[in-house]
Amino acid sequence: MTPPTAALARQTNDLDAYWLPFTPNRAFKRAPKLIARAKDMHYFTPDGRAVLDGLAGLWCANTGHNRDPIVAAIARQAAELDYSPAFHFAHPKSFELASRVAALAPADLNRVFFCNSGSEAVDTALKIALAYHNVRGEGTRTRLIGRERGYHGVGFGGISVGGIVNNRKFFGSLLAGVDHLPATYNREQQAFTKGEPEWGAHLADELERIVALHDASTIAAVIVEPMAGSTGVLPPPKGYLQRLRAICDKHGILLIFDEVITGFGRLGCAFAAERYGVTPDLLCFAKGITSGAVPMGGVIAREGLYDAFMHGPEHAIELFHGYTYSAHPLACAAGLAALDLYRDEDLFARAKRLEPRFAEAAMTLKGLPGVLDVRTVGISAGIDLSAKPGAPGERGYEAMERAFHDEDLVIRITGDTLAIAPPLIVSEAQIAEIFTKTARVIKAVM
Ligand code: PXG
Repeated sequence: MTPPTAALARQTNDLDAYWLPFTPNRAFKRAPKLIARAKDMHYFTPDGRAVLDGLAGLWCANTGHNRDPIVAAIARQAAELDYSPAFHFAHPKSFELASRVAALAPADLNRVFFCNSGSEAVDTALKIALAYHNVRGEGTRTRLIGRERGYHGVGFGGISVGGIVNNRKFFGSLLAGVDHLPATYNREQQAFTKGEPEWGAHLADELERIVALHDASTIAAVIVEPMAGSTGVLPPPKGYLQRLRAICDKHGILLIFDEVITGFGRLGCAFAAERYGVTPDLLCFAKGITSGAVPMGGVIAREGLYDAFMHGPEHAIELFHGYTYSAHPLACAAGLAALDLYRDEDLFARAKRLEPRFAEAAMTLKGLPGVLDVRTVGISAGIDLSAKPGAPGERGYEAMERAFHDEDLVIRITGDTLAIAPPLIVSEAQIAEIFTKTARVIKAVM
């Protein structure tokens, strides 16, 4: 029976059915924050209110929203080829995009495996690392090393190497054989640093301790975010990544950079690997590859690593891994259009140029009551607020709510830490606007 119109309208406007991800569902459904439309630096609510995007979607819309060339590319592609099989077949744009991504990546990082999200990129990289040692006859290398406070998505691999307690503690025993480096943050030594802190490179030496405990012959890979984003913007201490690279080389351990946030311009370069002059063996990307317009992720492997798989009978599959939607035509079309925009508008260099101005604006928050630390790197900032006694996270949550409802600004929170990372097209005036509004929000919640 067809429901009467009024009942159907009620049903389709009902908030009950949708279980929102990483969201307090009850609080959201009491006071929904709805976004109906977007253009460039702004969202628009259903009632037409313009809201400034201080987070590039969720760290992904680096070109700004609904850019005409990306919109047009997706529409053209949808009309031309909706889907072709990802296994045993391919469409031309998948090769074109892989070549473009390889050209952006440093050194011999030039073999690209596509998937659909950052979480899949991480699990793909971990699996490639394990299989790489396996096909080379070093199958005892099965351990994976992550880092405390690391975020590598929500797959079982990613939460196992990740270091965010709430993302792990509800989900059983996770992957076996995982160990963690210590986080690189120390407020006493690093508070209010612009860019990479001076203190902390020695924390990479903890890898030597882990190697001594387990023996190198059991360790497959180390995975880190060059800049830890999700946990609240922790730039790497000066020299830290170089030291990690050297220790991995010494022991035959693969180094994986999770550049899901840092890729595609966030730190003023195509990849953080370039900013820091450190080449990982595998590099995870997602988000900015399509500027968020179509889901896509991937892993870039060094050429030699790919070559290690290319033996055996030619009709035999070399890597038993992949997704129905690997290199989906719509994602490839969006990716090519996004890469064109990055190039044509020189957005990575623009981010680099704006970095000092952005950092300066962020540091104006220093000295406000309850601001414990401000960290900046590239076009991203993390701001630690003091927690309300006995109610961790409440002040952060209130700040996000006030930003949206009272200041027409989207910011991100993790606990009582605010994160700001606008699209790379952000103007200097908008940078000022973001931090003026954030200052008012902080004063309001203290
Ligand atoms: N690795 C890193 C470094 C990430 O930041 C993922 C993997 C997982 O990506 P997917 O596409 O599976 O979500 C991420 C995702 C935030 C925030 O503001 C960060 C992410 C996602 C949503 C919010 O902290 N990072």
